[in-house]
Amino acid sequence: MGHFAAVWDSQLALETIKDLNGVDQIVLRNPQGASARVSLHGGQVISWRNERGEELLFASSKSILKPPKAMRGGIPICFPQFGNCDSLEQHGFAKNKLWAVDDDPPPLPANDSNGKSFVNLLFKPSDEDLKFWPHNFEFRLRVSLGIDGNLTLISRIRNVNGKPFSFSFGYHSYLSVSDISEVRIEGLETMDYFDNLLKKERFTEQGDAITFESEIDRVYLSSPNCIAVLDHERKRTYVIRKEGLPDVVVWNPWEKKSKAMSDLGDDEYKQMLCVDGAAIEKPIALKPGEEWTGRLEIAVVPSKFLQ
Ligand code: TA6
Repeated sequence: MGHFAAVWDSQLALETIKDLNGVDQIVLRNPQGASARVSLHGGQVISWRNERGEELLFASSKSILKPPKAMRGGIPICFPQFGNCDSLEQHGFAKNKLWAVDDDPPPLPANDSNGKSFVNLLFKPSDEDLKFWPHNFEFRLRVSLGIDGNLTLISRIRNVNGKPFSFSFGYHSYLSVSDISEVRIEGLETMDYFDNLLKKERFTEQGDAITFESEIDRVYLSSPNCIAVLDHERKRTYVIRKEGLPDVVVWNPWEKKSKAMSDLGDDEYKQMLCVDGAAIEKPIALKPGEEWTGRLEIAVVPSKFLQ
């Protein structure tokens, strides 16, 4: 590995291509053949494949691939709010805007770079954006692919405003699953959550893993920083590790809502599950000059390791 890694051509590690709308996408590769693709539209990870080329993130076959609409799938970056609020579109505007490659980012710890193929992106609000959300910020996102094929997203949001502001945030992660009825989540047992299907009423999760028989739209609060999503049929487990993201959104629209969504196939709800590292219940408050970091790492391991 050492020798192989040493001759690994860094040009192969990172390539820029254009999508159908002429928007740049950055392709990250690792020596084993795993890859990830990040669109400058929204800083959205739109694909993550393992070394066998298997797609690990869901992407709707009905996606409207036309800016400003974000592709339905991948990992949309939800900022400055997750969910609805009066003055902004659902899940904020960052996911619908054009980002730029950040050529000179403030340094990150070495272990966030060593051996990884990564891209640094930067999003700053336009004058138009500031009309809707009058708080100036710099949003730096690093997306990286490790030698182990793990996908890591690190968001650094700095208040460059003259006054404090608060925001909520979510990595809206569409996981690709074999069949939603074959999937369970471990790590959220006994956690409190609010239920978006029941006017955000609060409940406490029971003691077993979460399984799926109908629409689910919940925000689990102050959750553990390691969650496992087990796909029994594929014998595949997504291990989600997070920092700075106390909450976990679990969402599947199920049949009725899928049929009502123009950019989701009627039956595609069976192949997806959103498990989002988020900061929702307690918005992040930043004073001028302060910076928040939200980090998400997703690994896919054979389920035998997690009986
Ligand atoms: O809780 C997740 C959620 O807010 C659901 O209520 C549903 O609206 C979903 O996000 C839609 O997300 P989208 O990918 O369409 O932006």
